[in-house]
Amino acid sequence: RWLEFNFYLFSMALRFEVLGRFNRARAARLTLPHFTCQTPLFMPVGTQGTIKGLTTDQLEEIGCQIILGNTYHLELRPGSQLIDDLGGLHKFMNWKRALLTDSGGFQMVSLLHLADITEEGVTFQSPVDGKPMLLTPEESIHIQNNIGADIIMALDDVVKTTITGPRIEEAMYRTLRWIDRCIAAHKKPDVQNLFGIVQGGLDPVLRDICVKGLVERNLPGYAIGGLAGGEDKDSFWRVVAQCTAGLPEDKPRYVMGVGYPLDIVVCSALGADMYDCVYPTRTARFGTALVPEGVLKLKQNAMATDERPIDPTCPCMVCKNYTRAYLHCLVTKDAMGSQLLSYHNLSFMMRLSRDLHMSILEGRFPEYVIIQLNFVSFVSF
Ligand code: PRF
Ligand code: ZN
Repeated sequence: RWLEFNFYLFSMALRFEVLGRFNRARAARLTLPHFTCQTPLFMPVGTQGTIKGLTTDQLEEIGCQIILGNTYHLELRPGSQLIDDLGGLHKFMNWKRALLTDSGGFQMVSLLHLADITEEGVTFQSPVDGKPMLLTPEESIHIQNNIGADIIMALDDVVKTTITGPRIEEAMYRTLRWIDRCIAAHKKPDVQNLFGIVQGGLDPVLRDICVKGLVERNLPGYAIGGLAGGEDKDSFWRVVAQCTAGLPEDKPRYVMGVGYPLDIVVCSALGADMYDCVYPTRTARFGTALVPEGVLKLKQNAMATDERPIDPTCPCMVCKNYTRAYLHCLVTKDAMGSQLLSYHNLSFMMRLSRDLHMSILEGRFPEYVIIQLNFVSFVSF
């Protein structure tokens, strides 16, 4: 028992304490090496070691707790060896709170149409010199050990949920085989948490096999992958509900690539804890602001003379200081336009995370959800 307990202590670099529940929804405290977070939790995506247009001080100011980096992008530039030599990504980008890196395979497959998956790993043409390159589970973990994030992701075989047939099954079993190679390659389990990723498309039998296989490996946390790729909402929520039901109560559950505010509310009701998506910052760069009623398109002519803030109920720095008319003028003309909109949109997502956490803790989660669902155009496409 004692040995087992010690093994448990030293093989996980996190603590997950559920502080409150409402049916399947949980409000928890997630203690990571660099920061103690509250869940449900939205994580902004910073591809190149930055959230485009925001400083790390601003990210702290709006209550951001974890940010995402991508193994694939960071390895291309500036390279994980250099990041390691300079003291790790936290120090390199001056971010003191938690970091998570994705394994890179998904980015290569979704960005480079030339990527090809074999049992060995993901092969692709280098965008730098066109040479063929191979990202194996071992190499992905090695790079992520160099980068030094609090949470690192297993290399998985991701296929679109809209595909059917034997490829889905092959990808799920390969993801299970690769997790063992990831576990064996992981050199820093005392300071970095390796999360496994559930695959299996929309097939409940395959998802079940994958959930059970990963749970057997007793990982510090689990992600639900392969979703938000064009499937209908009903299928998406069904898979999340099935996976959360099969995953351990005392470990964090992360739905990858999600998402829209409505999806986060629904997935949290289904027992998920963590989310990431480029949507709030990407849509900001196209001039769209997130507001409780849905979205506000600042490029529209009607904004040109509108003296109100983006959202009069939002306490963020942008809503305190700038009018829609001013933002209309900047949007797509000056980098400051995207920066201010990204600041507001991420503030909105952080406030949503905090509201979910507090409403679960305070026993008023259903009321909160109903208010959110009443905003008719609450972004859901
Ligand atoms: N796997 C990995 N990263 C991801 C996903 C996945 O399935 C998704 C979901 N489509 C987003 N990011 N490794
Ligand atoms: Zn605001």
